[in-house]
Amino acid sequence: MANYKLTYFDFNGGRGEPIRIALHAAGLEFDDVRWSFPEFAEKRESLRFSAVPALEIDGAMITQSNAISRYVGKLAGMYPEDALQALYCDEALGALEDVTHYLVQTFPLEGEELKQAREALMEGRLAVFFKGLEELLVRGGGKYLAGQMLTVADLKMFGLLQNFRSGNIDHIPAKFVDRIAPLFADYQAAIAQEPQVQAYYASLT
Ligand SMILES: N[C@@H](CCC(=O)N[C@@H](CS)C(=O)NCC(=O)O)C(=O)O
Repeated sequence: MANYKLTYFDFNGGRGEPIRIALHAAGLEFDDVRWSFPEFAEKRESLRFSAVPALEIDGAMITQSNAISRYVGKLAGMYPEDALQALYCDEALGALEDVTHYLVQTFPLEGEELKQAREALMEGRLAVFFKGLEELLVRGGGKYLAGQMLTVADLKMFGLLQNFRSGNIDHIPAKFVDRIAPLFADYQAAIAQEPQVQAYYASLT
């Protein structure tokens, strides 16, 4: 079996989490390297594009979270085989990456500037994207985003919802997503109960 090493930040979430869950679902043992933020600052130049996540397969580094998720998703049976459903899955992955990107752009801001930027984001791109993502869920049949099955897009959506519906993002109320895209509350609860998701978190304890 190949040797897998995943480098990401030391928290359960973000761009690395769908990859961790899918690796576990695929039954692949992996070295779960978790860097603190100071460690990242020190070592980032060792990574292609100076960013995480990075997956090494037998020592060869691969970057870009969605590409890695698709690859591991195929190994785990969490990526649709049908070409059209795979396209639907990719559309969701891309949109979710855009949402992450919009939020990350506000990270350097502070105080009133941060508040205004986050409020503008909720009024603008976040409203557009969560509405659009809900359309993708409806298109997928209401339970999953694509392929009538749990895919890596659902894992990424789940992580994003955990973050956005937590109330822990300054100036973004926990209820924000529910106002724009009410279907995601039950969806998030259902994805949390999926056997692959449950098994992964059980493996951490
Ligand atoms: N498009 C890349 C984005 C990678 C990325 O920006 N990762 C973040 C962490 S989630 C990072 O390393 N940020 C640190 C920085 O860019 O300074 C991907 O999807 O992997």
